[in-house]
Amino acid sequence: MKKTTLVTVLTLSIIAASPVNAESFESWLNGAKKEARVKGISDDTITAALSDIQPIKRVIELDRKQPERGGMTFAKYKNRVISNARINQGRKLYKKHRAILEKAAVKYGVPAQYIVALWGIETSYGNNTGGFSVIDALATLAHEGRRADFFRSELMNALKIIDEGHISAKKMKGSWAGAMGQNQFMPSSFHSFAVDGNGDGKRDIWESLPDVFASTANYLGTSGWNEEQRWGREVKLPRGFNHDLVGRDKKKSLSLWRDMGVTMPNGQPIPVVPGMKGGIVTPDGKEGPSYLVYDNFDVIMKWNRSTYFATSVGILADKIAQ
Ligand SMILES: [Ca+2]
Repeated sequence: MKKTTLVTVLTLSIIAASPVNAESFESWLNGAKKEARVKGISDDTITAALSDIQPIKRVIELDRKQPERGGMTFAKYKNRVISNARINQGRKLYKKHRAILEKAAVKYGVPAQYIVALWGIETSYGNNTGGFSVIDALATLAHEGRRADFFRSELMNALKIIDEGHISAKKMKGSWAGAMGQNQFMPSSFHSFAVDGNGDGKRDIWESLPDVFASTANYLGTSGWNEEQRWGREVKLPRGFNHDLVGRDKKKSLSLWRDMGVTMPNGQPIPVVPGMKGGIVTPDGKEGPSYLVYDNFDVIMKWNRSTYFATSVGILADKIAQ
């Protein structure tokens, strides 16, 4: 009995470690086409998008390399993501596109500098949107099997975007994992949050900046952004601070943090808004910088569940608006 269990465990662990789908890609693709048809995707779209696709080896390699940030410190990440060049370019683009940015900012209640910061960090302001065919990449990952259900569902969502006429299958480019366009929305996020900023009837997050900015702002606005508040700020913790109190979910009133000796980095008192709360995050632990983060920080974390990411978006937004 024991032996059988051990064999079962070994077999399962082999399957988990090498999730290669025994089914051929062709046969899998036929099944995917059938499902698309059942979901109401037109034959024209199915033909245009799924006729000549091949699995991409590189996508599988990249998927197996995850997580890419293994062991990287926040200090290193921050230097890479918020370079001086990126700050300067962000300021320039903020001025250049001020009118479209402000339109989105006012409509969705999200200050423009956050829209620009996300744009900068996601794709270097549209310069690095990922050169993969989204359909091919999603089909590869859905066939390969590690997170097959998730990627298959994203593939169906991607087909629906093409079917609705927002973009052609050929032009639908994105990251190896299917994050699309200048703000790197997954197809499901596209359906939930992408909007038509320039009123041409298409939601084009690949080429149209009004659409990119409005979609980003709509994502944050819909996710609970509070335009009366910032994302957070860097602070200095008092000597002997109890680090058990660290955590974005351990929110206390700003006046309480002030009374506990939390100050601005230069020792000045932190601004206190009655009724407003914040939590302390220390991405590099006790030795690194400390941040007092507000509710909007949690909204950025909905976009990407990484403290490094959310903190960097906030810092870059501040620098762009300076
Ligand atoms: Ca549009």
